[in-house]
Amino acid sequence: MELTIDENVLNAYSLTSKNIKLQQIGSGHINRTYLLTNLQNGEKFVLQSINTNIFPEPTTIANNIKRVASYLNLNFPDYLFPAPLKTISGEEMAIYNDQYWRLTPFMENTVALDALTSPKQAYEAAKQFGKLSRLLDGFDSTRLKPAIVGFHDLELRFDQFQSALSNSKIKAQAITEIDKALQYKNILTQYREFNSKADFPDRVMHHDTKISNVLLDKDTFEGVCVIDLDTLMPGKFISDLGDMMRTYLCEFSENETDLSKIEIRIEYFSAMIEGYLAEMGDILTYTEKEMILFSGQYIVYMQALRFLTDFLNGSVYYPINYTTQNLDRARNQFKLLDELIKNEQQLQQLVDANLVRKQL
Ligand code: GN1
Ligand code: MG
Repeated sequence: MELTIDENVLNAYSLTSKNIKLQQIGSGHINRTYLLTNLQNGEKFVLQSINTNIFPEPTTIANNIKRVASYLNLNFPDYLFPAPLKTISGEEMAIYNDQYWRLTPFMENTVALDALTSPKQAYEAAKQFGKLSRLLDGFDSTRLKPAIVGFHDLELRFDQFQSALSNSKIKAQAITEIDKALQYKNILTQYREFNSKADFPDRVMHHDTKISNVLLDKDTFEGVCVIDLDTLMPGKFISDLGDMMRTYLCEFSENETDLSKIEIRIEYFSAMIEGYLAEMGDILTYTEKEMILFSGQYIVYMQALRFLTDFLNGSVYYPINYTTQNLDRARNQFKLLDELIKNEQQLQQLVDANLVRKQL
C-alpha cells in the first residue's frame, strides 16, 4: 500500500508530497512513525502521529517537552535534546482531522537498535538515560503533567488486573499466570513501603527506556541522545532503570515464546549499572540506592501484569499477531522475573561493588 500523509500536515512544515520521500520506521506498539526525506536538499525528518487512544491529550505531551527543552537550553545549551520542530505558524504540533502530528529533525550518523548485541551498548544507553535524569535533577517535576495518569503506578496496575480478572470470560486459559501474579504480590507490598519513605523523590523520568529509544553513533556505538519523549513526565527513578533491566538483560524480547531462552546476561547488567551510576551515582538518595535491584523486579512485574490484564480484557491495548500473544508475553515476563529473583544475590553484589568503587 502506498504511504500518504495529509498534504496539510506536510504544508504545516513547508513541505509537500511532491518534494519528499516517505518510509515507515519504528517498532513501537503505540505511535506511527515515518522517515521523511526532503528530495530537494536531502534533509531528513521523523514524522510521527500520536495515538490519541493511548495519549488522550497530546497537548500535555507537547507542553511537557517544551518546558523541559527550554530548561535544558538555558542550563545545558550543549545537550542534545530532540524536541519537535515548530510548524510554520509557530505551533508545537500540526493538527488535522483530529490527528496530531509532530516533526523532529533526523539525527544523521546515528542508529536506533532493536536489540543489544554488546555490554558496551548497555553502558552507553544507560548513561544517556542517566544523564537526562541528572540534568533534570534541578527541574521542578511538578511543572509537568502526566501524559498518562498512573502510568507506572503499580497499585493502579494491580487494581486494573483485579478488575480484569473479575470480569474476564477467558481466565481459565490464564490460570498459571494469574497464580504467578498473585504469588509475586509481595512486590506490590515492597513498592508501598518504598513509597512511604521521605527520600524517594519524584523526578522527571523518560518512562520508556528500551534500546530503540536511544540513538547511538553508527560507527562507535557511543550514546548520542535519547528519543521518544511522550512519557517524559513526573515519576520515580525506578521506572527508567527498571525498564532497562527489563529490556536489556535478556537476549530475547517480550515476544519470545521459548521460555528456555529467557535468561539474564550478567555482563550486560554490570555494564548497565556502571553507565547509569556514572551519571546518577551522586544524585540518587539512600533509599533510591537501596532500590536499584528492586527497580527491575517492579517494572518486569508491572509489565507482566499489564500484558496479562490486556489478555483478560480481550487484547484491547497491545496489538497482537495471534489471540494468545499477550498471555505469552505475560508468561515471558514472569519467566524474566523468576530469573531476576534467582540471580538476586549475584546482581546485588555487582550493584554494591559498583557503589563502593564510586564510594557512594
Ligand atoms: C509500549 O509502544 P512502545 O513499545 O514504545 C508501552 C510501554 C510498554 C511497552 C511494552 C504508552 O511502549 O509502557 O513497556 O509497550 N507504552 C505505553 O512493549 O503504554
Ligand atoms: Mg514509546
